[in-house]
Amino acid sequence: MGFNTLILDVLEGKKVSKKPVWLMRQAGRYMPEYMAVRKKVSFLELCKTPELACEVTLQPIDILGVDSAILFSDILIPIEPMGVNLDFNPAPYISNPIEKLSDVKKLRVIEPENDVPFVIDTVKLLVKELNVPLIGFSGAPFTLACYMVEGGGSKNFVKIKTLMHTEREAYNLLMDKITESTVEYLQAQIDNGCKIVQVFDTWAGIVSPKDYSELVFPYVKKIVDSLKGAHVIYFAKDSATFYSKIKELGCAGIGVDWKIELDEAAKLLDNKFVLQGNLDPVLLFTDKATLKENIDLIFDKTKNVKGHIFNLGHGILPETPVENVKFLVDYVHSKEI
Ligand code: 1CP
Repeated sequence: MGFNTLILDVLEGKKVSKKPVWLMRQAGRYMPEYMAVRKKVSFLELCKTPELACEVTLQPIDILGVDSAILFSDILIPIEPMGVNLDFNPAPYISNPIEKLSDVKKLRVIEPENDVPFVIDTVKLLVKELNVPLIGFSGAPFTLACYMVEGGGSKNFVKIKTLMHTEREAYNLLMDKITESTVEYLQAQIDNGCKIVQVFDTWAGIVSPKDYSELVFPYVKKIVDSLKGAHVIYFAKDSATFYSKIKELGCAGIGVDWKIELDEAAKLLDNKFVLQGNLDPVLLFTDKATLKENIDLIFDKTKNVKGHIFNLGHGILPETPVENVKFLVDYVHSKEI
């Protein structure tokens, strides 16, 4: 079989006869094959061992037949060499969260070849093996700052929002350092063979439109403007109310969650982008008839959008039945467009 360019074709505006499909978090805990590898090593060891990271990246390509691979890693991997102590249990945990300007001043901007060589090696191994494009990824600066300041996940994000508003110098310097690190990190993935990179802004939706425009968005724009040699997809969860700002980005694709219809998203974004999404991942716990109905609806809503990559509106959840995930991929591929 030759190299599958379907997803690149869509990102490059070429006409295609079927939709490309991949799924956020397509490797992971819903898959017995992943659990078998994971039983032997911790999550961080898995991310830092290129042969194993390569193996779990390939699992969904072989098992599901998706049109793209996504590097197996985590958005938090580059923050460890910046200077925070990172662990997973399985949720992320940071024992020395950022509290004040002096903490931010101690953080380093990463040099990917020296600081995360295992990521570069995994990318190199994968591009040799794959017959589909490899998606590299990072967290967006604000989402990474949330983890670094909160010390892990959070419900109300009190610490990051307070820092943002009362310690502006510390906030700006933190965002600058993460942005610089992220540009280096993504460009290294691109230079080693990723033709697409996705920037995950999972927590963008927790701020007001004004704060998003002034304090979150400019750093994303800087990343998009700096990268060379790959298509960039920006996925910001709960961000439909920010689309009048997001449409200023010069990237190829926008990931959309299930809180807005894709035709409506295209309208708010001036139909400038290839859209990616947006099936509610919980629908994968239902049945084939429900899945079909909701997949058909997404095909309907994307008839007139600039381009569309089928995906979920957020990552696959643990315990999702693999049979339904396979059904989704096969059904999307079976439909002519
Ligand atoms: O126990 C385990 O095996 C660890 C579970 C796990 C896995 C499989 C974590 C911990 N991360 C991952 C892999 C991962 N994370 C990928 C791999 C590639 C793939 O898609 O197949 C990717 C792209 C991510 C990205 C990621 N990590 C995001 C952004 C996307 C999203 O889902 O919003 C975020 C927010 C994280 C942080 C993180 N890492 C792990 C967990 C459980 C979390 C979320 C914690 C939280 O809700 O705050």
